[in-house]
Amino acid sequence: MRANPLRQKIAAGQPVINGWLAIPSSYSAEIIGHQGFDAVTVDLQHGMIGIDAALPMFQALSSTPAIPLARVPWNDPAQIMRLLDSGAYGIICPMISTVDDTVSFVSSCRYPPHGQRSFGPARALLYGGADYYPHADKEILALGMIETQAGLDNLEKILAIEGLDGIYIGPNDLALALGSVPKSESDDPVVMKAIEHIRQRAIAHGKIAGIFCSSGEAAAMRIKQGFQMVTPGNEAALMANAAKAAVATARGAQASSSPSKTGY
Ligand code: 3PY
Ligand code: MG
Repeated sequence: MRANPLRQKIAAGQPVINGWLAIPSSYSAEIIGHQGFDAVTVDLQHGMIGIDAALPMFQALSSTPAIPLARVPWNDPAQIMRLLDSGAYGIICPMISTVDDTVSFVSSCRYPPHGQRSFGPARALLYGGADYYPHADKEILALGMIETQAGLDNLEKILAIEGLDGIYIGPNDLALALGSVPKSESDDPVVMKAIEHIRQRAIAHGKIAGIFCSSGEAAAMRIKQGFQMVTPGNEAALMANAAKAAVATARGAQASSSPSKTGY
């Protein structure tokens, strides 16, 4: 099976830079996949992407060095298994709040006896290789998003679940859950403290500590804080910001520093 180098990269102390796709386009996926990202996530939760659009995006990512990941719209075994069958090498699952959520999520990503993933790897065989089945459980990453009050309350129990490879903080939802405004890089001390707490506990449990960020600068800041997997904004925001700056430059004006309306 084609190896998934993300775990080893993190174990070697190198951060994983994870691109994020919100636009339902194989061309966008192909472009982003060629920009030096270690992994690229096809976002079926807040991205405008359904399962039928995701397949050609995975095919496009196959022509690039980036490892294909998917964020599912919800902790739904059917969606998780279909995306794995489409060739995703890891699943980011939103709103992991309880031990039951975690057990169900991990189980959807693993074949029996470790889980309940149904057999039928379809395109995963083409991307991963004919020997996909015996290796899939150790290559596929299961990353749960911690972004609710319950997720925070149950953090220790969630992190203790075997087979969960790591967490990916959703800073917008986490801020909302903590009574603050949704913002990827919140300066609310309560949110900042929660983010640092989640990071520290994930590392203490030997799990990957990941977080969504709104820009390259924010991602660099999170790496400095000790995060191992970061997203420097989604492609829609990167495109909008670059377009806005180009228009301003063409008009001979200074680009406004206000973020585009496309990102979060
Ligand atoms: C959040 O910030 O809540 C996210 O899920 C990022 O995509
Ligand atoms: Mg979220």
